[in-house]
Amino acid sequence: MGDGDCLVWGWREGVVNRLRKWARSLLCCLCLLGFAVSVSAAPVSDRLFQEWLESFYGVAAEQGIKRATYDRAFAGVTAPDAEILKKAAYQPEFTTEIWDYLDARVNPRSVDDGRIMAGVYGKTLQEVEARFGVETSVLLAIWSMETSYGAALLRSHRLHYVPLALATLAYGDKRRQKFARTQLVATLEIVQSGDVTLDQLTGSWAGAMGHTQFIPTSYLAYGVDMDGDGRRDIWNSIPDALATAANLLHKNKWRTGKPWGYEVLMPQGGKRFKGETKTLAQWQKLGFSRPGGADFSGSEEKAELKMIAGDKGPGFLMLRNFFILKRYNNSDFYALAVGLLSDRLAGKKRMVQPWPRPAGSLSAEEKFELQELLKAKGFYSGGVDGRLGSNTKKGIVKFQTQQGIKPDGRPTQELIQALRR
Ligand SMILES: [Ca+2]
Repeated sequence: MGDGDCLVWGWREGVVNRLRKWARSLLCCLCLLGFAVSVSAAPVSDRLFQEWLESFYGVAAEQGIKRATYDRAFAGVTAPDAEILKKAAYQPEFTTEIWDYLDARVNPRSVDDGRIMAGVYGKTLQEVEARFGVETSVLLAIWSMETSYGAALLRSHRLHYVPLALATLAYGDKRRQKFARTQLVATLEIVQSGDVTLDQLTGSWAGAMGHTQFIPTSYLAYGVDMDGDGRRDIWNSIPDALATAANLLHKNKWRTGKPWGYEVLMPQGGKRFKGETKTLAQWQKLGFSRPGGADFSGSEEKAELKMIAGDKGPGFLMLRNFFILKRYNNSDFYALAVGLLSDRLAGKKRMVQPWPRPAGSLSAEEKFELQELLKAKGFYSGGVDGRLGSNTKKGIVKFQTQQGIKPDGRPTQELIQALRR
């Protein structure tokens, strides 16, 4: 998620206030959504797309989709969604470094909000933990990563009518055609099941749906009706969404009460073992240890040495649960962020070794401060979320231009010092 399209709330605003707004905005968003969906389904008609849609019914019918379901799902849909194709074609300008990725996701706000949600949904979280054996802190971390505890679902421009989004990708995006066809059929199965009404069948441009961002096939495989109303509603029911996430981990053999892995201090030359798997006892024998001298629990457990920021960064010994988190999203960055955030929410110690940030770069807290300062001085009007995207960059350039500094848009220590003056 970038900046500029953030929520209306500010960083310093009371968190309780934010929660109240959250509930209010959710209501107004749900009203707006019905409107947005009907508007986006009525662009200029496209005959080739309509022919494709008609021919795709054959594929859907083979999977048991009834004609009435199909017609209902695509009522009023006459053309692909150009915005979806634009989003699908987007290539990020820069690769994200792990420290920037973590700053935007494991920060004082995600920790504070998680603690509030732990209070508000304490009973639900405990029930889900008891049923699926996935710790409350892990579920909260996933919810935060996926939609900032539901806040991202309020950004209506990020929500798309899933049948149209996937039909658009299946029709017009060569790279994702196979994925989109499979997901589209799964979406139609969801429509046919009656778990969700069409106006609520929204998701990301690539079809990730609800509070815990499940793609349709995963929803069908893992969806849970935790609140017992007869529908698996990951869009509106927090119990259903959290239980569905827990069920995914549970079915992939999540190990209750076990850590995801450990940050480790490495012995001289330890990086030559990068990518190797050994028991914790063997690692310990080689001189690997935990910061602060804490013990590894379960010395016979196997762990892989990962150096996520390369040879200059800290090492981690990753246990089974780390790889199970990757079943949710197959990315080391993702699984590490969930692990670190869940540790913070569980009151465990923070990472101690620094990331190899380039000289002069900003910490997570300073990134929030930078956006606040730019905003206060009128150079930036987006959200304060610690994610320095193109809108923040534009704000920096405006400030630099006004100050007669070289307008390179770079968020540095020098820049933040100039802004503080
Ligand atoms: Ca339900």
